Amino acid sequence: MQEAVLRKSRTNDRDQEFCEVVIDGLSGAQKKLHPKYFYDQKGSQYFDEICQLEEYYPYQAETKLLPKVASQLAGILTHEYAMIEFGAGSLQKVRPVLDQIQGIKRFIPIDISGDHLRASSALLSQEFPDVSVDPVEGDFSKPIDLGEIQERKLGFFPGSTIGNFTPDEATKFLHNARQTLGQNSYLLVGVDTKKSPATLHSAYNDAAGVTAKFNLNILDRINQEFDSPMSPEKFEHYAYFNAEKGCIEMHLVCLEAHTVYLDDIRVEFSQGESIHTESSYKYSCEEFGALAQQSGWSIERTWLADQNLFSVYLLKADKA
Ligand code: AVI
Repeated sequence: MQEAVLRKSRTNDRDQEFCEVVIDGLSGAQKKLHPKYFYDQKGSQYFDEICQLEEYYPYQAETKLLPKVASQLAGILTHEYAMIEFGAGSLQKVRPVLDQIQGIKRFIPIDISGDHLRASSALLSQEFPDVSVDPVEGDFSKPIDLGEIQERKLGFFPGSTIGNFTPDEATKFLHNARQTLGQNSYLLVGVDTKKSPATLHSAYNDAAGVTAKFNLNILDRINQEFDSPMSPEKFEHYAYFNAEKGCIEMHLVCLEAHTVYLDDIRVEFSQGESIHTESSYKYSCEEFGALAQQSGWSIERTWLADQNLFSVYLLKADKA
């Protein structure tokens, strides 16, 4: 009886959606886990560490480009705006934009990692006392009700997080964002560009092994939600550029055959098979322009970082 009660409370405590997605993802022919599950407290910290790595050029390139983008935006965005950041994380990128664009009266960062988001939002509020900062914990890949917003809307989606969607998902996201942001809105989006596979390879296989820890952390998360079924030491980080698809693929490769039980579901791992944990798509200007156009947006401005390492686009909502 006591055991039954304990079991029930554990079931109630746990993230049921995550558990179902994990069971589903590890039951298919190609095992997979969704990259949004990287970002628990520890995963978000690993990601912040990745952004400080020499090899991880997207963060450095975009961070260097954004002050220039923001100063030019000030001449385009002359109304009052509510700015909505999708997948906000540590809120580093928004600072130059808030510095330059006086018309931003409200800032609504949306992120799945609630504690991390609230801590970052509190710091930002102190720095920008004239902007009302209203964080929303949620999954930005699904429609979210943001309530009544009077001002025009400026969406912000930096960091090439759009690259973690497949092109079809990216089109759907852009389409939903067009619905959420409405008439007269803009969307400022950071997109990683196509470049040499060697540069891409070192960005996702850093010498210090931080990306490997970030990737393997998803197994710790499974262990927290189930009864520790996974053995992270039986997996290895593997990332490569899939030229046909135009993306980096990240996997966890199984080093020795073993069996795992997720509740009463038996999952067999054979040596050398992998769990696909992330895709990170890279787009040329033409490719990204086509995605935007299919989703109700027109490109208003394009900015490219040094050596075309990264791109930032200002998209303008097409009339409905
Ligand atoms: C968040 N996202 C854009 C990162 C990327 O580059 O795809 C996540 C990441 N994965 C490994 N390193 C960084």
